[in-house]
Amino acid sequence: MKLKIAIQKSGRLSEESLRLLKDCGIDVNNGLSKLKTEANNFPLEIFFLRDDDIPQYVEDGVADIGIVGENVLLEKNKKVKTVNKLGFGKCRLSLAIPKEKKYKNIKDLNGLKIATSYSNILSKFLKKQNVKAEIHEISGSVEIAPGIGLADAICDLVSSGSTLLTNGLKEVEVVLRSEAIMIATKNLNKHKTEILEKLLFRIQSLKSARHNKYILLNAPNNKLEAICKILPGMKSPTILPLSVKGWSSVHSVVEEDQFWEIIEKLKSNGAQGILVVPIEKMIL
Ligand code: PRT
Ligand code: ZN
Repeated sequence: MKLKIAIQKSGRLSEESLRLLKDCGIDVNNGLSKLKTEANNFPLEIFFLRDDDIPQYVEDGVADIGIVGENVLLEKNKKVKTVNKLGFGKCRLSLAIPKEKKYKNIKDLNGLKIATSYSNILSKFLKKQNVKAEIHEISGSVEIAPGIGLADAICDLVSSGSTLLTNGLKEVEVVLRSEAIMIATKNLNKHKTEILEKLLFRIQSLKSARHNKYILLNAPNNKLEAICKILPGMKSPTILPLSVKGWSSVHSVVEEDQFWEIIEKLKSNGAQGILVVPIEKMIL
């Protein structure tokens, strides 16, 4: 029995979804032109679909799991489980208005006509904020709506912001922050749950690796104690003697967020020749 995963056929999430499987050591026959394919070395069947259809397929159990933007899942509101946040496809769903229009606060949206492909998320947001506006649902090219007189404002996905800029719009409110997530059907059998757990374990080791760096440095022996306190490592740092007397090489793992702070402390405590190397996989 194979686990069936649905990923986007062609779009912003396709490449990274396939890369994720590849980084998990799963060898997928490159079949983007097909509707489905199989992995050679893992019990996985891959369906290539439009992102909008993925939540429904997973709810129905036609696919066991899927990768979609959180924005799509929330808009479709299907009964599935979110099993992992994947850290790519990051964007925000934002409200934007023509840049020459004045904007003080959210009350300024009252009475406006807002074009969007995300009417469910938007109407919930407006209700919560106590704003009464007219939602005009359109499926594509939302950003041109104000320019052609179709709407006063838009609610659309933004990543760099350049689409808003080229259409003379400014972002005024963030409705939602989103990234690609893995969703699963609610009634996975035991065997498929085991395959999913195997996959999630591999994803976790990639994520941990991405958040950590391997660090090597040289230190005078009389500074080792201070340096080891700065470097927690996975258990504790590894210390190896250098051929030069009185010096050691220290190896450890540091978290990306604390990285620069740690480097500065290490330097001021006498560390030299600091090398920092990416980690490919990390099993905790
Ligand atoms: O054909 P299919 O229906 O499968 O694809 P699609 O066209 O509906 O989706 P696609 O491929 O555009 O996006 C898939 C998912 O990628 C979205 O659901 C989001 O979760 C995520 N994502 C991340 C984005 C963006 N960033 C993004 N910038 N999706 C869309 N955009 C668009 C946005 O709509 C706007 O037109 O890019 C433009 C803005 O980009 P910036 O960089 O100019 O701000
Ligand atoms: Zn779509």
